[in-house]
Amino acid sequence: MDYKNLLIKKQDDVAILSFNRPKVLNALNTDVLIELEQAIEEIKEDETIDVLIITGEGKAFVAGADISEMRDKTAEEGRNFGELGARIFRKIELMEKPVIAAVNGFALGGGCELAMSCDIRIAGEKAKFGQPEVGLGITPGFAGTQRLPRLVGLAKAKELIFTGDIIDAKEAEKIGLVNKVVSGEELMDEALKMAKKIASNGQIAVKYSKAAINRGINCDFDTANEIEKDLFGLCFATEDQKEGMTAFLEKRKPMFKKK
Ligand code: CO8
Repeated sequence: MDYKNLLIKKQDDVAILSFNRPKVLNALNTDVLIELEQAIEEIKEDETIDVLIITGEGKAFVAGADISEMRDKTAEEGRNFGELGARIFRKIELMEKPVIAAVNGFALGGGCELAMSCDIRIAGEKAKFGQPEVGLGITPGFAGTQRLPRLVGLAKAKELIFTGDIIDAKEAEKIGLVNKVVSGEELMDEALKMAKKIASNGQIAVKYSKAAINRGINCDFDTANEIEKDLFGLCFATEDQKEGMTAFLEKRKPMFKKK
């Protein structure tokens, strides 16, 4: 499908979704969010795609929700807008395919929240992160108050959210908000390299690992262990498990079933 505000490309079994409103630093308005939801649904269903990379055109990843659209919203409209973004970001977090954020520039407010809903964040050295919402008179609204403390701990999350401070990529790496920092030129190559490495593994095992982590993280340890045990057991019913272990014993590369 063609989108007005998004570009979608494919490289082998990896899809690259880029926000394409560089004039407003890829700010998220309702139209963009609706397109994003459609694109996510499309990618979820596409059996030729194993991994999704999300990035932005120009100097921003996403500089937040669109302030010009939000300014005149009523309390109810604000809530509905928050709900729309939060629902889509949760879909990204829970989709079976791994999602890598290749953060090329500003990831502020809703942009930082979007990056946090991805499984892995790789930042270009010029990337900037922050939750500047309180400076606009609002709280983070696309689950920033929930994902940031889970990623960086309570104290750092409270500091970032209460001050609205913007931090650079190195600081984001130091506090655990991003997995790694690379030069701007290397960013997409690095994201693609990681995506292809993930895609070369058994996709059912990757999918089950993601499910075990996502489901287990919100449970007590023993319940989480049960979830893992069930998914681990299910792997033994797959051809991939037989192939992966046979290939190891035969000292050759595994040929996992693609779909
Ligand atoms: N919304 C709308 N327009 C934006 C946004 C945005 N978030 N960010 C940038 N723009 C626009 C600017 O207005 C400007 O437009 P114009 O050219 O027409 O003046 C254009 O993009 C370029 O921006 P700048 O000239 O400001 O570029 P600079 O390089 O000087 O500055 C900054 C870059 C520092 C990123 C700056 O643009 C900035 O501070 N942007 C706003 C960042 C921000 O506050 N983001 C958080 C927004 S709130 C949010 O995301 C809430 C999420 C949850 C919503 C829940 C709803 C209930």
